[in-house]
Amino acid sequence: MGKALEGVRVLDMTHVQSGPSCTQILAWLGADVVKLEAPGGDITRKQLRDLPDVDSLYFTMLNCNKRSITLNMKSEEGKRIFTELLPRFDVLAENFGPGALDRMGFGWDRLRELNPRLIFASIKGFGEGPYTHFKAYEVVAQAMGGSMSTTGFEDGPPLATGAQIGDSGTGIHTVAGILAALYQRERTGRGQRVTVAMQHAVLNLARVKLRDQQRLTHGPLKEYPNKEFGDTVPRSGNASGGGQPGWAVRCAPGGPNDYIYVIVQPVGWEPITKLIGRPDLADDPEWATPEARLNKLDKMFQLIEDWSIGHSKWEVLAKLNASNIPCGPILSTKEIIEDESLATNEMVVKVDHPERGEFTTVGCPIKLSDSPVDVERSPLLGEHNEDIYGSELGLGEQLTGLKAKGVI
Ligand code: CAO
Repeated sequence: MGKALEGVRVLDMTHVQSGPSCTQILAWLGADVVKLEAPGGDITRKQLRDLPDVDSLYFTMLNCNKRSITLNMKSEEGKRIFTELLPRFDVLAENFGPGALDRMGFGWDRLRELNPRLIFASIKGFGEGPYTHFKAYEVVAQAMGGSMSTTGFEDGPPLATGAQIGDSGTGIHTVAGILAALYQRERTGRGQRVTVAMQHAVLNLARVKLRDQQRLTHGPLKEYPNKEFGDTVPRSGNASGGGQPGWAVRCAPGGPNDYIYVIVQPVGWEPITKLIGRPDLADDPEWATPEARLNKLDKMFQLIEDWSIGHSKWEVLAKLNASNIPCGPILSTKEIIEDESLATNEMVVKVDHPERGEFTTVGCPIKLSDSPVDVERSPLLGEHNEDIYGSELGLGEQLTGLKAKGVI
């Protein structure tokens, strides 16, 4: 079966996480993604290694289905080869520190001169302004995009979230930008520049907190468990803070992930009162309506926890869902990697690698009925030099010399 992005070629100059997470999705959707690395390789090949001398899981889990070539962009010969390569690609993606590509001699003006149909996608930490020239990592973006100040408990410090919303979150936004630019190019014939700042992507994901910042000017946020409000949205622990209240309640046997997140919709209250052995609260005017419960959400979730603590999170999941009550047990990473339904959905996938053997990775969350994803291993460093430089550019006989000179 064909793939959605068949025929689209991506020259992938991304490194670490944000950029590679974007180009990996493009590869899964069927693009030919050629990762161009400095002769020393993406730094993550060697970071957080679990096995000596083989590409780390950090690298192998973010670079599946790609090919790898090496090229020293600081050498004159490397720059010349790059100018030959570029017109063969539809997309150039990069997430270097600010100005790095310009310093190599390939700013946007030069790139579009070389390839007017090029989609040039850049991820940076920040947009235009005082931070433009600053480097950024995941938690820097979480800090400056509204996530950290709103995550955690009121009496504790700001917290980073484990989900990589700054890196992989930005990667996904960039995928959307590239696809839109490719679509527009169908009509205009022109390429364009796609830029996504990590701070902006996190802010987009923290949108509801900006909603609450404005609501705050009209009084306390009643859906939050906090008793006092200043002039900024406070950290509200595990409260949903949204239209339907939610909280993580403890379950048996009381381990660190023995919790279940429960949401109490208006229709859910009556069945919950039965489950927790308090049917009297279903019609009690002090408890019967969402408005009546709003000023005692902590007490409401305590009542639910008094019941849930006597059951495992799996039992609670079954009982609540039998009454159509939305909930989610807190799954540990071990539980996720062993979860049969995630494996069946090809979200936890095993891949064979020539140097490290079999490893587990996270599959593609975007499912297209006409473009199935086959997760394939990440490439070894420079594994496809011969294919690209030899077969495509006709440099086969020069490869040994180029390698000896450190160009590839
Ligand atoms: N050949 C030769 N040199 C190369 C090369 C190649 N193929 N590819 C990269 N380089 C060089 C660049 O030219 C640059 O050198 P100069 O600074 O001398 O111009 C250098 O390698 C890369 O610089 P960098 O700033 O990208 O790398 P860093 O490790 O210092 O910083 C990071 C890393 C992530 C902070 C920075 O890249 C960044 O801010 N990126 C944008 C935001 C981002 O994506 N962050 C996600 C991080 S994932 O958690």
